[in-house]
Amino acid sequence: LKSGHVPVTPPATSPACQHRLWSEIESVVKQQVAWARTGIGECGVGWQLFAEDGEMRMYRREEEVDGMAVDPLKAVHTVPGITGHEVCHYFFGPQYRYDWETTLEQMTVLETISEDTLVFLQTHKRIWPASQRDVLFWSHMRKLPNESDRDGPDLWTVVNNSTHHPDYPPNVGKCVRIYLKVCLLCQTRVDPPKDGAPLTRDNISCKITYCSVVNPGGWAPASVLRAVYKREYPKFLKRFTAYVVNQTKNKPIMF
Ligand code: 16C
Repeated sequence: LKSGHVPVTPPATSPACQHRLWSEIESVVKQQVAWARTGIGECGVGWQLFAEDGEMRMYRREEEVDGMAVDPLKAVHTVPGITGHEVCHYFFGPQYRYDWETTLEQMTVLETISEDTLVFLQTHKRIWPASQRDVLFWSHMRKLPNESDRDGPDLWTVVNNSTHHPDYPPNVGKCVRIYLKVCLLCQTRVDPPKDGAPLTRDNISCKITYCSVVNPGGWAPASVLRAVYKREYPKFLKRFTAYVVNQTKNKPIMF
């Protein structure tokens, strides 16, 4: 060191836009949000309703790659009392994941790209007789401006997308790596009280769209996979949204 030079500790996180994954994150987020915004009847693809409970509807399309089911899923739900920012906050935050993700065995944050962009490695519970699965993905949370109502609440999204990490190659240990693309898109609706009274949780609701495509990575019978999807997706969306309602009920509203 030259005299007078003080060693500079690099920042804990670098700006996400300088990261090697950034151009991929930008393009996948744009594409996934556009796809999530496309209505069920809109693009001529035949969605089949496979689960319904109150306001929740889940649709899938049967698709196979090399005999393996990779059915795209699209779910819509409306939940009173919570905002889109809150839903995305609890879906994204690693500190909450064990609370609501019932198929999770272990979660590690491999990299903090920025406060809204993380790389996760997760192992999930084994379904007998198939091999156990793991998944390595970046996760990005973002606020999207409300284009239809500039004074209305913003939209929020979390996009998860499989990626690689040199220290964690796929299929070396006991786990088979699965590959996923997931988009959670949330829109807050506000129904202001007529008498000018302060806004409470009774005046808000959140429209949630959840889209996913999961490739199981190694062979598993389509019938087993479809049975797992049918059971696990409704369980996830009901449990996760109930968790957000419960976590936020006595907290100030986070728009
Ligand atoms: O989006 C969700 N969660 C996010 C945060 O964790 C993230 C991760 C998703 C991983 C989804 C893969 C889960 C594989 C689990 C294996 C099944 C275990 C069942 C154990 C039952 C005792 O985006 C919410 C995800 C909701 C999960 C729905 C389940 C999807 C099934 C996929 C099946 C894959 C292969 C199974 C091999 C036989």
